[in-house]
Amino acid sequence: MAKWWQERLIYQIYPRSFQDTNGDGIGDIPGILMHLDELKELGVGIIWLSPVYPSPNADNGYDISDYRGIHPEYGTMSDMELLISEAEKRDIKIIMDLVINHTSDEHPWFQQSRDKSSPYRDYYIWRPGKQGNSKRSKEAISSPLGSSSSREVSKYPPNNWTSFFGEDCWEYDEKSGEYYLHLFAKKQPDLNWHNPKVLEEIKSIMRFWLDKGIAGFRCDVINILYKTSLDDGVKRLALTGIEHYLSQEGTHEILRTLRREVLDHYDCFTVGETVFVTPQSGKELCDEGRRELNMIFSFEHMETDQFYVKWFKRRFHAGRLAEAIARWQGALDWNANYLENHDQPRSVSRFGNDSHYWAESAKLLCILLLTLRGTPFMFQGQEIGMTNFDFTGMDQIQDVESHNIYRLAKKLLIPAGIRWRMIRASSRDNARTPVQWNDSPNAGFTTGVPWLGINRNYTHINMASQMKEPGSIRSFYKSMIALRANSDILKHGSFKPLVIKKQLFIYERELDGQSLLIALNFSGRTRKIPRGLIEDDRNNVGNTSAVVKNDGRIIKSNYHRKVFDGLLQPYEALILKGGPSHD
Ligand code: ISL
Ligand code: CA
Repeated sequence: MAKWWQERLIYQIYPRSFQDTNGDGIGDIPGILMHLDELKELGVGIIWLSPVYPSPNADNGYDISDYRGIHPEYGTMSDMELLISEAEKRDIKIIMDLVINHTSDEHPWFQQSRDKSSPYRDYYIWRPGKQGNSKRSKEAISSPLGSSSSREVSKYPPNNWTSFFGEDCWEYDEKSGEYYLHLFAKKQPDLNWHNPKVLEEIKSIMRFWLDKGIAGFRCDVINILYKTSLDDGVKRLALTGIEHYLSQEGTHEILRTLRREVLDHYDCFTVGETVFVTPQSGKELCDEGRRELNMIFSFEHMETDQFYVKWFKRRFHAGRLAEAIARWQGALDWNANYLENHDQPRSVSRFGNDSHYWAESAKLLCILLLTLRGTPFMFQGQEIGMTNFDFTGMDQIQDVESHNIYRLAKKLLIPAGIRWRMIRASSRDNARTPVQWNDSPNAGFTTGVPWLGINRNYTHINMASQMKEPGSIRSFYKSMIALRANSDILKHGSFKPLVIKKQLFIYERELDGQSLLIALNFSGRTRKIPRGLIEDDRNNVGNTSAVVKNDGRIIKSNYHRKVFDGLLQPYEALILKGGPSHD
């Protein structure tokens, strides 16, 4: 029996950039309320709300200082309750971000834990410097980007690990004379999951929100919770130490406990953000029988345009993307499919063509997302083909990760021009520019000064114009979402890759002997569909039975195509009835 979270489309809202209603330049919950009807009309069944909790915003809400509150800049708890109930009226469910690998350093737990004798001490991972407590070394730590590199510290950090954001991952705290671990920014200390009290706290926080009517959680970096040991790691270009905390048995156990003791008592689901996950480790995290997570976000397909880390881009190659997608379609029974989120550059700029074939390629990506097996996740602005930012310098960038990496690259003597190119191509701010609602000043996002610059292309890429236009990307999304909702083959059929070439991706979905064939041309050139894969209408002219058979063969095209001639135009995407086995 299919679950409701397998049949609905999930739409991610990054509240800061969605819609401002009070002129402070920051999106807010009333702004989401304003657009609920449009989301309903688009076909959204679940909203994933990025963090709205109180936070110093060192990492835009992924550094939480109160898990049971709403940040005043987003509104009040009654705004949140109203959002839940208004969404419910429209049969839209809401899931929230659960960020439990770390808290903010301004969370009261952490503030208290800085005191060695506090009962909260053990909520975090505190360790003395490597040379012991008393011996003061005169040496400054010379990490490339050490937050502590500018001053002398008393000891070496407890181990050689490095963080996700290109900093040291140990920060020395004068007050307690020890270091704390932070795998992300230094304002994001990692919780100590060896402490059963931490588990109890999180269980109660989860119940707090589920009792308010939340339908589940997107679980932030959930496969790195449990640090099995704090030994030195094997030296790596990035993330030294990862073998000590990636998908450890301790994490599996925590997930099973949360499932059994909390989640199973509600009609809800979880989707885990699982970093560096492989098909094998992914299966272990979301296999129904193991009762851990319901779905996971994998990353392999998002890494196909990079060398090793995202800052080193390589030319996009649709074949690599297709291979990664096909591998995961085959590996898991049910995938959480996505091409965009708040951490990733815009898909049309990255996998499509945001100039000459902007609309065609955005629609092709729409067909891809909505014809895979699994739950589709889309990100705000994707439905109108929003593109990467048009910023020209670091002063326009807000993201903590981008600033850290830029500084690190400078220390490594990478020239300024290259540094900026790295940021421009890969910065998370590419996804975070405010939603372009209309062509009025500030794109209708705010009457004040937006917290992050708005792409100047809002005069021609905006929601208002696309709502009216039947041929728009937004209209295409709407019709594709409806098509999927009404198609058992697309929702529940199997997935079979047929052709994966440099710029061509063809696959079949099949259910109970009925099938659909999806053909995607990821290039600016006309491509032939390989012979034998499917007959074209042209060859069948004069053959009455074939004409009857081919009648209605084209289910969807981003070219308004009526007749199939075996060719795909630039960035053309087609859904055809009947696969090769039925021809
Ligand atoms: O940005 C990334 C992808 O290129 C990752 O390194 C990202 O930091 C990682 O996927 C974890 O992301 C999540 O946790 C972070 C937060 O900054 C991200 O916004 C969140 O999605 C720390 O909470
Ligand atoms: Ca606001």
